[in-house]
Amino acid sequence: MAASGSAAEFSIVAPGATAWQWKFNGTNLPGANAASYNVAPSASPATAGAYTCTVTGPAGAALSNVAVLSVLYNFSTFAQFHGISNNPGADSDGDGISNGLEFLTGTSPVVPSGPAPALPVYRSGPGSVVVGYDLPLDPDAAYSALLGDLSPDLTLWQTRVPDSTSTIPGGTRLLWNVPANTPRYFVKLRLEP
Ligand SMILES: [Ca+2]
Repeated sequence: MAASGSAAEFSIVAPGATAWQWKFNGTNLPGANAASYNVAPSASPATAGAYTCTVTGPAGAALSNVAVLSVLYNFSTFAQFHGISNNPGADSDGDGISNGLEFLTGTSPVVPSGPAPALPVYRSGPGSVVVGYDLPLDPDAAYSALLGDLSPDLTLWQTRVPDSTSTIPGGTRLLWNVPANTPRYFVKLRLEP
């Protein structure tokens, strides 16, 4: 795991080796023919992926195990990388999924991938009512907070921290407790970069 913009280096130890060829996601990296490889130009969303090395020695050529470079990046880096405005609420490719949600779930904000993912929504009750989402969060997405804008009528909105956040297989579950006597509740995710 590397922070976006930082240096990342892989190296391989193979006594007697005479040639090396590093590959990124299965494709040869031009000029990457030494025992170590510095990720060029630096760790970024573009260089996150699987690295391997074909090592040639007296006994022939062998492919190394896969090393995965995982790059932690924030919304501003994501926006810069894709050439979009630094506004999580915008929808640059017009597919109905905000740039913020594309960032959180690891999809491209410039290649339409709609329709919007159907996020499982929780609503329990009556009595104790809980609303919320299951989000398939990209583990490389770094942010300061995920909040909810909640409204009973699409007019009055209140920004609230989730009452419960838990890890579920493949993502995160965010839940808010809401008054039991309301017939419906609307929740908008708010990304604080
Ligand atoms: Ca979009």
